Amino acid sequence: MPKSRLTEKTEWRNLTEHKNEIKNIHLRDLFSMDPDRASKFTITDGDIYLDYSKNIITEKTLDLLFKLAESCGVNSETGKMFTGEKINSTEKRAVLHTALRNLSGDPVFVDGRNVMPDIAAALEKMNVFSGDIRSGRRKGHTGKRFRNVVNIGIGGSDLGPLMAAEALKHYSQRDIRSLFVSNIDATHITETLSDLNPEETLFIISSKTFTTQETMTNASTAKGWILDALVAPEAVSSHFAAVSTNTDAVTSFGIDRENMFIFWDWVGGRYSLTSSIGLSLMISIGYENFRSMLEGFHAMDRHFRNEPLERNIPAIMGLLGIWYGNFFSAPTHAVLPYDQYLHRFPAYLQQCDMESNGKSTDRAGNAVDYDTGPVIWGEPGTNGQHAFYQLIHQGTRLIPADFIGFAKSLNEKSDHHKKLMANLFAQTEALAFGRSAEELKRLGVGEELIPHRTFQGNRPSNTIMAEKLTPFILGKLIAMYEHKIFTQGIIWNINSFDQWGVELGKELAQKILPELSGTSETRLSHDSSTNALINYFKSKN
Ligand code: G6Q
Repeated sequence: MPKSRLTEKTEWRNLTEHKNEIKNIHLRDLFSMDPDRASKFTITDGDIYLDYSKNIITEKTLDLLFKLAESCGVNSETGKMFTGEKINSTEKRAVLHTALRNLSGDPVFVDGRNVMPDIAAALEKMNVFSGDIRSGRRKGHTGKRFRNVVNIGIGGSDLGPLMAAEALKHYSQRDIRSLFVSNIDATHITETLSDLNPEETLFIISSKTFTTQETMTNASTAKGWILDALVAPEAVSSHFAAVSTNTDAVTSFGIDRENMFIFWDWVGGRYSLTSSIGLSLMISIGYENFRSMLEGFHAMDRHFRNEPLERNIPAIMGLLGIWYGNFFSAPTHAVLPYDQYLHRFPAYLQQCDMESNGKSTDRAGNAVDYDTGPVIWGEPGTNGQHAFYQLIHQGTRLIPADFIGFAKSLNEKSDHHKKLMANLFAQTEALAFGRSAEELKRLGVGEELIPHRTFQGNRPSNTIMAEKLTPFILGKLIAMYEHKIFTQGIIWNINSFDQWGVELGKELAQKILPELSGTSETRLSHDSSTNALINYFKSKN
């Protein structure tokens, strides 16, 4: 395969050489050689604290990574995103999730038109609607207050509001439950609705296209459930709202235009939490908290756009990911939040990162000859410690990890929080420094167990801290990862904003669906495995 421009770059080759230079240096040495290492490799931005000193890097590594970022034009490409250039080239779209939380008052143009007034109007409509649901001013068809808000959506129209509703549950109005149905498996909607009173249930059908099979199937089941219970076609207009770009499909479903919340094709699904897709979240936490989350997003957007690489948190995190993925061949990256409220954060980032950077073709259409997006995974601490951390500590693969923790708990109870945080700090320490055979001998461990109980260490991690989990901090954290992903996409020269893999799935299932209902004589023309699976299914139905 001919070498691509990226791997031919001097900056890339310098990093390859540098990796060989430092491959035998241990984090233990790096820390003992430099007493200032922690402060040198820590950035505080307002209320976010990033300690990246426990990475296998020196100042030279960073310098070489910054040179790579400069040579790939990270800075100029960032400017293009923020100013509405159509950087999503395969879909010919601007990428303007940053405009959704642009609280600067500055205009943002798409095709010569300032989109900020439309964004402000959409936000105000959400404000009024969510306020009416929360206060009970807007009621269901039989005059009862809404106690359940069920968001029906999938992928980008589900994971963001779901993750954030969990993350910010502390700030929620407790007499309104937030529920989410995404899977086309009828079990999801059946179990979710099983103990709900239809008179008190509001559905928000969230779908950018309003054609997604899973969402439309669940929406029509929900509609049937309301109509069966309330026996009045007019009930649909009081119990359903929609978030979409497709007005015709929304109105033909029977949803009142008044209850439709718009967004735009320049908002990608996985970047849409701060658009009207966040409606169910706003109902849960209220306008003020939602706005404070937007402020957090905006603060990180400004940081990313304005700070030099040396102080730029998302850029540094992105570059560290490149360092491990491309120069150490690390195939995965763990995200480990030490906060139960963030239990869906890794799943959310899984989509944001893997759908954005799971690409093997560069922006010009050439196959890449380097690794791109890693597998993102994780669970909240400390549960992971009793499950998969074994492999991070002693497995054969290098797994860089982000630890996320807070100085204060939102639920202070005896010494829970100190114990939680002691675990976080101990894990990053153990991963970096390990436990040597000498230390084990000193501790009196028998000769035969020493190889098993030795921890090599030198396993990299970032630690991200804030005082406590607030809507503002959540916004900052999400934007931090969005821009990390962006930085990596620019360096890999891929389009982080299309998702042809998702589109393929949407298309293929449509073909097989009628075959599952066909008679046994229907001729199948798939491969022998797929034909046999379809026939097995049919034989049991
Ligand atoms: C996200 C993807 C994808 C999308 C879902 C739902 O970036 O495009 O996850 O959000 O497929 O699509 P709809 O909102 O159109 O139903």
